[in-house]
Amino acid sequence: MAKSYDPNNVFARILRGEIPSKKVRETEHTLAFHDIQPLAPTHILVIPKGAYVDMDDFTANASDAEVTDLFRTVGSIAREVGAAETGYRVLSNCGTDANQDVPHLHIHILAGRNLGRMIN
Ligand code: IU
Repeated sequence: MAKSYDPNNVFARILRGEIPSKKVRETEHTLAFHDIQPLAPTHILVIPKGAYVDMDDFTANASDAEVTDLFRTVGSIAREVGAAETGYRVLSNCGTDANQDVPHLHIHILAGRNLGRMIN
């Protein structure tokens, strides 16, 4: 069964312009902005404009155009900020066991320092 989407989650409000964000990139289907509590010198969140709760919802229900746009935007931003040369981490917390906080799919791009091994 599809997870229900909360239209008042903070990223939905950012998409509607009700809350400001430090925008990095906007495309037809995707928005990217700086995380408010960065865990690395570069910490950018990339989100679909569509109402998708998490990676599971997105990969099951989004169009090919939305999926392509999101992932191409992640790679493009990583190159633009220089992270493609030094390395970076991409992650998305999906659901309860991953401790996802905001129930709108977001992909973290972390870069600018050695990120160590995968976090626990
Ligand atoms: P998580 O994967 O759902 O745990 O990550 C949520 C992220 O959203 C986390 O890194 C927060 O710092 C970030 N964030 C934000 O950038 N702006 C906000 O208004 C809120 C959370 I609330």
